Amino acid sequence: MSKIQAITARQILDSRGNPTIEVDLVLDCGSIGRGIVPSGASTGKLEALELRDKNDSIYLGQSVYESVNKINNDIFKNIDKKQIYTQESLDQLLIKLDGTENKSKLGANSILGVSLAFAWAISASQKIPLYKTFSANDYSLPVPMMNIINGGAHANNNLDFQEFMILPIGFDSFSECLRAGVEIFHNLKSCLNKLSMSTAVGDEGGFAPNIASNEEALDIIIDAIQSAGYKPGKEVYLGLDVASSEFFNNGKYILSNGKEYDNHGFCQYLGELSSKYPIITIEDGMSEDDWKGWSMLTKQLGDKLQLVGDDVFVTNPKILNKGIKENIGNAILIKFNQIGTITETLETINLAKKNNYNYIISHRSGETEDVTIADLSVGTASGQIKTGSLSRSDRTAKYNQLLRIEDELGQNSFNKHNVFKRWMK
Ligand code: 2PG
Ligand code: MG
Repeated sequence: MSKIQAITARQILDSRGNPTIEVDLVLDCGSIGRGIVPSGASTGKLEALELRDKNDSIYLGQSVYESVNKINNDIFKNIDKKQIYTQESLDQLLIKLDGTENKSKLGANSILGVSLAFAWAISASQKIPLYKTFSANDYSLPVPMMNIINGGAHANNNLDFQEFMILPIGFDSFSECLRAGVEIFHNLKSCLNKLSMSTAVGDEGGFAPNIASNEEALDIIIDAIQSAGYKPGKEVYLGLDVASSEFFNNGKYILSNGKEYDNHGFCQYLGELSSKYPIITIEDGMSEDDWKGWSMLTKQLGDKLQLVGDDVFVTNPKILNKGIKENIGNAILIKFNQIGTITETLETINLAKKNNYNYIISHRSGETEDVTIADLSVGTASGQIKTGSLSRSDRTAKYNQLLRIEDELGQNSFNKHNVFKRWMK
């Protein structure tokens, strides 16, 4: 255990070419930790606040110099250089210094940068891999949810749904899953080429062609799975992030083909899609503003597939608690920048665990080379990770870190708790 000697923040760039915060934290034993903060595009309304300078003449308003200053001055000044901090006591200090409900004074991005850097510094000083700092010994390599077709706020095509994912569940190790995912990704490229569709990629490295309908996107993915030699619905399942808050307006789900649904109709539509295709998980099927719709969806589909709350829960333990009481969904997406500290993230995960909700460790659409989420998914035995497609270093960095961890833990540490068991036919 060591004291904090120095904290240095700087502005760097994320995968979209937007400024973000990097923090280096040095302990008095000489160990250094570095954390880099991700950023979302389709953000939930109740997420902790990401502060940006909003000076239109610099980086189009996106710079984070003020937040960097807050870390280097306000936060560092308040660190007791004689105290030995734990992750929890440091995070509690940051929460207290901020003092607001949504971290709007210091900014969730400043707070998270320090929290992440400290986690890595502790792992270095204890000379153990980061994933081992999150739990005593329940480690599990996750099933990757690979977002191979990008739409919604992550691409400038006409797809309403944000993410069309494959989940290679029917394999015995993470590396076999990864191999299947990569082979399907490259086959998908050939399928799109044959259809004369674009193979340019979106924010998360998945293809972003103009496809006429959600059904057609799913059909093309099924083709790609088969042409790669795998069995849809046996070895490889499908997943969606509908991100429906993005097209929910005045009580209606409005698609770009002109179709409009009320929550009952949209539930039916998602139900039809999931009976026609081997879909095992749907995220944000209903809007964050439509808890009634969420409850309807959970009643209708909750025993058939995983229903993941992202915008609706925003990794917030209080909101998740309300959701659990009201039977909203059966899983939660975990993004640490939605809440702001590692400690609160772990609190939300523990709450999900206790209530038999699945939890999925997730990237943001704006990412960096930071690989903390890979370790977090193994260390909390989440069984699932959502970290984009099989291209672009900001996405593959996390897969590569999981391969390194697999080398250490061995292949039989994969999906130990089979988190999909209840929905597999
Ligand atoms: C999501 C995320 C990550 P964003 O909606 O689940 O895929 O997107 O970071 O833009 O919120
Ligand atoms: Mg989402």
